[in-house]
Amino acid sequence: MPGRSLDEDPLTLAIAPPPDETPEQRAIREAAEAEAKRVSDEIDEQIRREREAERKKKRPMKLLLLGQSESGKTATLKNFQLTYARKEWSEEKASWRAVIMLNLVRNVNEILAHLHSEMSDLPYNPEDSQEDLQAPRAPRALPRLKFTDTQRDLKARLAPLTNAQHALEHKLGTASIDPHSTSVDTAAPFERLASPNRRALQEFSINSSNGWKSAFDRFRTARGANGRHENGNGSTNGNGSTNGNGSPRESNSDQPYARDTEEEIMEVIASCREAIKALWEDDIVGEMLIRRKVRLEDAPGFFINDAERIARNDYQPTDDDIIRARLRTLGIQEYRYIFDHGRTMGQEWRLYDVGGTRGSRGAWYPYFDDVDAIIFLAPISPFDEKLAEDRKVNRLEDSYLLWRSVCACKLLSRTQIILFLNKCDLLQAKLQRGVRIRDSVPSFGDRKNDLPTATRYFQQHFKEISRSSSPTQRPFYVHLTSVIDTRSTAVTLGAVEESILREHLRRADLM
Ligand SMILES: Nc1nc2c(ncn2[C@@H]2O[C@H](COP(=O)(O)OP(=O)(O)OP(=O)(O)O)[C@@H](O)[C@H]2O)c(=O)[nH]1
Ligand SMILES: [Mg+2]
Repeated sequence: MPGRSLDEDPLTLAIAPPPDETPEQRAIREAAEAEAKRVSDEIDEQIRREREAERKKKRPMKLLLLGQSESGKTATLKNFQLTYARKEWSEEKASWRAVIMLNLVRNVNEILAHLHSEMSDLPYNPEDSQEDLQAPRAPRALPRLKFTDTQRDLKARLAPLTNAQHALEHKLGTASIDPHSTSVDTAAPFERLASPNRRALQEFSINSSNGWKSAFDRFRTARGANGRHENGNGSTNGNGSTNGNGSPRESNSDQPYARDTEEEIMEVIASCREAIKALWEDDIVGEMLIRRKVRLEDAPGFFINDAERIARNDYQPTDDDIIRARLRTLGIQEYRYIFDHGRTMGQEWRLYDVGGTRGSRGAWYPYFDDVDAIIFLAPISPFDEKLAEDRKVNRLEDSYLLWRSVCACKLLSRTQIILFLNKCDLLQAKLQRGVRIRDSVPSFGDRKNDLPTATRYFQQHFKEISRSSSPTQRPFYVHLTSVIDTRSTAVTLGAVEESILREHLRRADLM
């Protein structure tokens, strides 16, 4: 050090070895210094690691849910919320009431539509869509059912539910309305969109959301705008009969239902409670549904069995009701949660829920870019059913095609894909009823028509598709699920969370 001698610097003097240090003392001193340095380095390293982990942790975990319409994507998302984001779950619970009411009213109105067409002697083909129900057709083969005043009276008492349905649909928006047929005739229209301009597409599509959040917002706004509940002009009396014109309330507006408040709609539904139960328990109606091969109890959003509990002014949804409620997803929905439970507590998650109809799939592609993992939902119970949006296409076949395209997608070649073979509960019920898989899936052959054999067979098929179509080898992660069962789904999600976390950290290491 220019201008300063060693013995002038107090620090240097303090740590300098004593002038008369023996070689043993020197060895001890140097060992102690080395140890001190090692401890200090270790602390530094630990701080660095913690900072790094903190940095990685800050990166949100991104999960995309894919699968055809009604495959259970939104139901899976709800399970994530119920298990890991309880605060948001509790806050939104009450808002599901309108959706569940709509589901119940729809169940009843569907039966009424069949009743009407049967009473008017309009023959019916089980392959028909809802819209075909009213169309005149060729004469029937079976003798007519013998309807009595009981069914006619039930029909009249339940007529107010038509307007209740319109009112709820009007308030909840497009997501509450069933999809119509589509002009898209491929399972994976996003393949054509694999262009370099996908950023622009993402910006365009990110706000096309119309799932439960926007439906609830709409509902809240509509409620605010409708003002107070007006007493004294209700259309129904105590036993639920109509005011003569089939409308739940008297109104001169173009859309009489548009002004009804949630409470008014609830009152109409509650006044129909006994009639709903009587309709569902009526033998002739039951016979009619069997003849028409209508199995409402397997359809999404079936709540008639719970009418006694639900059709009440003071009804509050349970967790299970919410998971089973059906509100379809339009466009792409982003849900952000800071998990308040689980291994990744405190971590931000971004869950992307997409509309699954063929017409909606074109918008998926931009979201393939930057996700940690994909959960692909393939319902395996509808092996003998057709897509709602294209009644020529078998639902299982559509899932196979879609799965193939997702596995083959180059952009996803390094993305973890977890397959949920879903609706195992409905598959089991179907097989127990004696429905034979080989009648719809000839390659199933003479295998045993039971759940373990069927799930093994479908699982093998999906695995083979993944193996043959993935650009590079990837592990095959699969779970057999019934995502309306919240308990078993929580266990599955625990394994999924762990696996996605591992992948997330691995990706962060590569960055
Ligand atoms: N029984 C049974 N019902 C299920 C299962 N998974 C989903 N559902 C029901 O099926 C219906 C459709 O499920 P969603 O989660 O809304 O389907 P989605 O894939 O989000 O459909 P889109 O939004 O149209 O793309 C809902 O009423 C669910 O409660 C299951 O494993 N078993
Ligand atoms: Mg959905």
